[in-house]
Amino acid sequence: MLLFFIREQTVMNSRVLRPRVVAISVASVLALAGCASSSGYQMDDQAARTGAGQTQAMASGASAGGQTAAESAQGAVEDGSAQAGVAVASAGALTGVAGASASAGRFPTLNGQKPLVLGHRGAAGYLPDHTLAGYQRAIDSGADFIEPDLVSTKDGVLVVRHEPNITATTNVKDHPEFAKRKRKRTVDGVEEEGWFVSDFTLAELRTLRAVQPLEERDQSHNGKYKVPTFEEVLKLARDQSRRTGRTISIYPEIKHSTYHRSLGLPIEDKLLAALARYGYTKKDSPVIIQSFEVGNLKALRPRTQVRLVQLIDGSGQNPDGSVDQSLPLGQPYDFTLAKDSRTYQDLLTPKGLAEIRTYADGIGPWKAYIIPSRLTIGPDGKPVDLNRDGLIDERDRVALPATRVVKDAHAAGLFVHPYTFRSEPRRLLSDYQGDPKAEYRRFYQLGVDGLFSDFPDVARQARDE
Ligand SMILES: [Ca+2]
Repeated sequence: MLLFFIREQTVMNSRVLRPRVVAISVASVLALAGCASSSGYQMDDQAARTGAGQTQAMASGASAGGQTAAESAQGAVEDGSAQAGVAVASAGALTGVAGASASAGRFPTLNGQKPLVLGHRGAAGYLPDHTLAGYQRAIDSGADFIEPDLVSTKDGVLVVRHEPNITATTNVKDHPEFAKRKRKRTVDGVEEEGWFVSDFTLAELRTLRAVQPLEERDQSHNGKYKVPTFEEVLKLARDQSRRTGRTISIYPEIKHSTYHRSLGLPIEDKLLAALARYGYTKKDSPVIIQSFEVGNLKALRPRTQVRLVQLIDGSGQNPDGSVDQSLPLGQPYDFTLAKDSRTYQDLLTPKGLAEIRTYADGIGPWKAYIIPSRLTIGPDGKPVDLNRDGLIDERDRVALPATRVVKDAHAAGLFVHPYTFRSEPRRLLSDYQGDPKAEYRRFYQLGVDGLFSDFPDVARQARDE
């Protein structure tokens, strides 16, 4: 029974992005269950959100969430700005252009274009998160965007990792010379133990190699790849755009903005400077900046024309399908510090969306906010194991009708890029019967403007076939 709840918690946890959250939930559950929590767990909030599903697997922090870039053809219009959407819609109405209207019919996106495939952390379903090889794999499989998550080294260099804690995503524990660097740090109110990027110089970090944090995924690439710098990712996207003739866009996430600022290692200025070196300063530049916090996005708005995305998190999904708004993931961390009581759910009301539109171009919600799902609770008060495999996971959930989030966001002029889509059967609702394309089709039909996928090849096939 405890096991059920642990697994449930894991699966339900929302998003991709933040490993910590999961860790907390898992830790709590483990504590309740009388299990010792392993250090590994704490690092993975993403894993949790990602739906690592298994208690043991959760530790590593691998959530996926990719972002893709738009195809070159879609280019500037892709951003889904209200103006672009209107322009496209008008053109279609006036001319009866097959492209726009047919596409709009099949994909009711904000701008009438095909939804974007966003390679989550590269192609996290196949290769370790945030490696140049993983980004290349996403590009080769047709992703429109690649998604680097940004954290800072001790010497102030932006590198790409899903979380500041690198215990689960690198082989640092196998480097005895760094044994004494293991420590406890509090990230967004949650204490974690392990090795943290901000305690390593870039040169030191480069001696480590990436590993696959989810134990059920391919471990054969562990130890091969270095931790890339953000600069290397920018260069890869530019070079691959030239090589392929497509626009390979990037979707950098500012990880834990307040945390990095508290360390004296703020990310925002360096991000803007790096983008400027590549000429990425305009609304139609091949870049979208994302963050779970709000204040940093508001501060960025007057400083850049680049598209901004407000990420929307949650602490898990309740049996009735509602998203758990409890801390730490139920509201932006800067709200928590400011004692602002608004939750992420509050940000998805028409009023909340109107405010987001004052500083952002789109939202990146956990997908459970768009298509919720419910568990059936049996007479004994426990979730019913629908497929009778002895586990409670996504396969035991049934989809509920879509919420108004996509419609309301579009009405506010915001595009919608939910996360994270994964192919493993246990991460798919019972409705999809183990077919990840069925899930993609459902979301595409609702009009999402793009989606973050660990398996960008599958996301693309489902869109284009
Ligand atoms: Ca089951």
